[in-house]
Formats: sequence, structure tokens, C-alpha cells
Amino acid sequence: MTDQTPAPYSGPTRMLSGVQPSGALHLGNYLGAIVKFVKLQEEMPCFLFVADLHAITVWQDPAELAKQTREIAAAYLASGLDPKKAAIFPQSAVRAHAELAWILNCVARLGWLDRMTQFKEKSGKHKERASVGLYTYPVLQAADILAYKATHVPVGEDQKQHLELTRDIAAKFNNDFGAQGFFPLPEPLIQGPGARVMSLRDGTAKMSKSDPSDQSRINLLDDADTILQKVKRARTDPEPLPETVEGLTGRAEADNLVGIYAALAGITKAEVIAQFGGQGFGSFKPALGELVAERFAPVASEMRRLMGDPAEVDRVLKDGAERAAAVAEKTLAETKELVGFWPGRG
Ligand code: AQP
Repeated sequence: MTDQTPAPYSGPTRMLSGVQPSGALHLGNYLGAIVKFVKLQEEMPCFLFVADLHAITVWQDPAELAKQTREIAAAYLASGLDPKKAAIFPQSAVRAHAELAWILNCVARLGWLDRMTQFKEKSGKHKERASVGLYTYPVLQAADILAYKATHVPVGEDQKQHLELTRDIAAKFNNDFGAQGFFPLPEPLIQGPGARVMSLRDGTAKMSKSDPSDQSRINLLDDADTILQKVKRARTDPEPLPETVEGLTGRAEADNLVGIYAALAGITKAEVIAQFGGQGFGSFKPALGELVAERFAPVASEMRRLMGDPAEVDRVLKDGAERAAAVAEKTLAETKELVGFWPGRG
């Protein structure tokens, strides 16, 4: 890997992140990403995209993709993102992402990509059948971030390695082209409650849109009864909750449920244990189910309203794409100049 000495980047602070329109949004996406975006929009300019270019690295039904893109935008808005503060847009609507990704593909090293664990997980046993896009996905992610010279990137724990790769690509580009400080080395914002929400069926696997079992996750659009049932059926061990937070060690499922409660209630795991320690899951699970259902009800209802009014969502996406393109095109033009491309066009 390249030298990690921080480059003297002196540009403005900006946040960028995205969610793929690859299925129903779940509690992990909500706590690990969206809740953090809502907080950060008060602190710095935000660029929030719907990652449709990333989504097609695995098969997406063309009849569903635009609908799912609007659904993610509706989830952003319903969760409290303000389109005046944050530019909300489909990734594919800003061409600079794909064009910059090509240039960065020529900067990134094969050995770096070979180490990416998400590719190994997602391609499974038959990696020769995976799309080339799935392999180069982290480079597109670097382009997403660097096109906006984003300094802060809130993501779940699963994206940590990709963020480190972005820093390596940025540092190598700055170095190779004698442009120290051109790209920032973005900071991952990973810590905090909900950074890694696990499957309800397996406390060692992350909650994921692509898990074939719908019982493994709580979807943003699940109704209260479904949420209560899913929490009730969540896999746990037979012991009651421990009396201390240390007692959660080695109890992945219990730890996950306590973590979810803490993140939603805005308290620490120790405070959850102070309240429920020693009690069985028979009393803790209904309390957790109620908490999730209460939090999701207004979000789901506003999402449904917005999904019934695609024109309103499309106005937000179009406006966001124009504002995003203005920033990304400028970075792309500067990058092309540094690379030495013929300056005649764009
Ligand atoms: N289980 C999770 N806990 C905390 N954060 C999570 N994120 C995803 N799962 C969890 C965060 O949500 C953001 C958007 O994720 P994504 O849609 O870009 O893709 P992903 O990380 O691959 O999410 P999924 O749900 O697992 O989708 P599939 O199954 O399609 O791959 C990111 O910030 C991610 O960290």
C-alpha cells in the first residue's frame, strides 16, 4: 500500500455517501447509514446518491430499478433528509462518476483489489462468473467520493476496507501526478451505535438486503405486526440477558438485539442492560419490537406517500443531480488536465 502521510488538502469539508437500490431498505441501512446522514446534513454540505451504478454489479430487474431508485430517495426524505441541505441524486445521472472511475481504475493496483473481502463474499465460490463491475466496485466507490472531494464518508463497518482503498487511490493519484493535496484522504465515519447490525437469524452475519430470508431483516416498510413477529422469532440463546454489558461477549445474537435497542433509544448498551439485565427474551423482545415499530411507522407512512407521488421525488432527484454534477464536473475537468488529456473538449 502507499504512504499514508496525510496530504495537505485544504478544500472545504464535504460529506458523501450512498445506498444501493438493490432491494428493500432494512434496519442496518437505516442505523448504519441514513440516521448518520440526517445528523451530518446540519454540519456540512452533503451529497447523497442512490447507487444504481453499483447496484447493477449484480443482476437487477430493469423493470424494478427506477422504482427502487425512487424508493431509496423516498426513504432519505422520509427519514428527515432535507433536499435543500443535501443534494439527493441517482449516481447514473452524474456522468463524472463513471468517467473518473476509469481514470482511477488505471491508478488502483490489482493486488489492492485482490484483498477486498466484500468481493470474495459476494462472488462466492464461482468468482469467475462474477461481473467485472463487481470486482472494480471499490474503484467506482473511490470515484464517487473523490468526484466531490468528500472529506467525510459515513458508512457501516462493512465498508471500512473500501474506504481505506479510496485513501490509497487518492494518495497514489496525488503522488503520481505531482498534485499533493488535490484529492483529500477521506475520513470514514464508522463508529457509533448501529455501525454493524447483524442478521436476526445469525448473529455472525450482517443484516443484508440480499439475504434470501426476509426473516433475517427488518425492512423499513414492514408493518408493526410483521416487525413484532420478526423480533419475536429472532434467534437467541436460552439464557436471560446478562447483568453486565461484559456478559454479552460471546453471545452474538443477544449482543445484536441489545445494540439495536441502544441505537434506537439513543442510550448505551450498559443502560439497556441496567434496564433489562437478568430478564428473559420473553420480556425484552416485545419491548424491542415496539421500539422498532414506533420508530419506523412515521418513516414508512411518509415513504408510502412519496412513492405514490413519483413526480415529487423526481423533482428532488433532478435538482440534486444538477447540483451534484456542477461539483463533480469541475473535479473531473481538473483531473483530466492533471492526467494530460487533450484539453479541447470538456
Ligand atoms: N447490517 C448493516 N449494519 C450497518 N450498516 C449497514 N449497511 C448495510 N448493511 C448494514 C450500510 O448501509 C449503507 C448502504 O449499503 P448498500 O446498500 O450500499 O450496500 P451494502 O452495504 O452491500 O448493504 P446490503 O444491505 O448488505 O445490500 P446487499 O445485500 O445488496 O449487498 C452502507 O453505508 C452500508 O455500510
